[in-house]
Amino acid sequence: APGSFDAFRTIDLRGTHLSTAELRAAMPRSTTSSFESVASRVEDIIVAVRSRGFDALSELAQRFDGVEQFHPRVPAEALSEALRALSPDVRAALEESIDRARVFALAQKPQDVVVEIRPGAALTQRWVPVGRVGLYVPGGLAVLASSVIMNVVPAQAAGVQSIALASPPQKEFGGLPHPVILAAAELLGVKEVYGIGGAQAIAAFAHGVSGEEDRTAIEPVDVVTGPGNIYVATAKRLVKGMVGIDAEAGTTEIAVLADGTAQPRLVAADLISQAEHDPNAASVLITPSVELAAAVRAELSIQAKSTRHRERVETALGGPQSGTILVDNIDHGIAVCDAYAAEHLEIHTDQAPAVAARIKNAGAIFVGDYSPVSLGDYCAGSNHVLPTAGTAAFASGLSVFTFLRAMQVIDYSADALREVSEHVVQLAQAEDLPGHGDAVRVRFS
Ligand code: HSO
Ligand code: ZN
Repeated sequence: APGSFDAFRTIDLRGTHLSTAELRAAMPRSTTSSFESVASRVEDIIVAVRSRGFDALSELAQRFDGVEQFHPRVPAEALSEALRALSPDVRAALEESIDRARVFALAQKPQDVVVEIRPGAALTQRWVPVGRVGLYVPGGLAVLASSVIMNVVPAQAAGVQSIALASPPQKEFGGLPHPVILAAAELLGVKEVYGIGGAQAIAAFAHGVSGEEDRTAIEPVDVVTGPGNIYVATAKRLVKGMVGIDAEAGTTEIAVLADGTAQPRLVAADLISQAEHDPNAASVLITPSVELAAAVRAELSIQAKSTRHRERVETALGGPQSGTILVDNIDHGIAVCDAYAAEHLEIHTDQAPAVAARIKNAGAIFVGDYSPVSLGDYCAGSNHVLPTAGTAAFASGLSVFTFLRAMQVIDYSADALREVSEHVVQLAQAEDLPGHGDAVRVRFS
């Protein structure tokens, strides 16, 4: 039956010799979420925010969030109050998560490269943080406080001076964003928080909003990051180029590469853990072992029955984006993993670290029985904002690099310039740009 995990389908690739393109086409993937269908509506929202500022934001808050009294800037007292009201256990968990993420993010910070490529010819590659970022935190199906951490910590570690956060205003919280989001912001020391949702938040960050009597201006940002629905993702695409954006984190997906040594109970639990996010989430098992495939399927049917979000999980597992892919052996499995380029890839095989080392395409790799994706979602220290839908073939997860630029600094001495001057002149003449050559010559005449 459609929507049932019984439909956890099998794609049998044993004995096939497919090209990379054919392999990609054979992967289970959902076909939903087309940007074209919402682009013109999102464009209208961006234009409205750009031309009419807070008035447009206020109308959109009423229309999309049902909020009558629109006060976009969250007052400082609301932030501290939200943290006070947070349960001590959740607070302790958030603090541990922040702490681990911060250690890893700070360690990622690259050193500047300084090279004297010839005597007196000094080149530097300097890593410079962007000045200001806008982070979007959705308020939909689940309110993910952990996403605040995953966005803010790398930005802070990169050295970004100005950080603003936006999340949809909630009617039941007096037009403020969800209190857990506010508490997480307060914990991280982010003071500039707005109750603005969806594409309008992305537009406000990208273009800025000029001030009014009782509303201070929202300064435009250099980079917008954060997950979101199709409207948010489309808005990010539309403002990209004017501002930087992070990789698109669409509906979550997990692939597990496993052999006969894997524990079906663990594999099934991990497949369910990400299916829990969304009826469109993808859970994919890649294995050469027919026995393991059967055992995982049996475990899925047992565990799915008692999981809290059973319907969502069963829909996700039964969807065309999920299923088992049977392969000839682990080498074949690795090729399939690379073609799929999963957001999250777990390795449950003999010699798991060595297998993991051979993977080329994945947002993040989780090695062995004790590194489940849900650890990475919250407390591993790694980032959970990762490229989805196969974009891991060219994109990276969120990290300090999302907020850094590599700036090149050129510093030649007179002798070093003289040494290469004739080559500059020659190339300038070859391109019929003699002024370029003259700019060098004038220094030595
Ligand atoms: N698995 C999601 C992140 C998340 N999980 C947040 C729970 N909270 C995308 O990587
Ligand atoms: Zn998750």
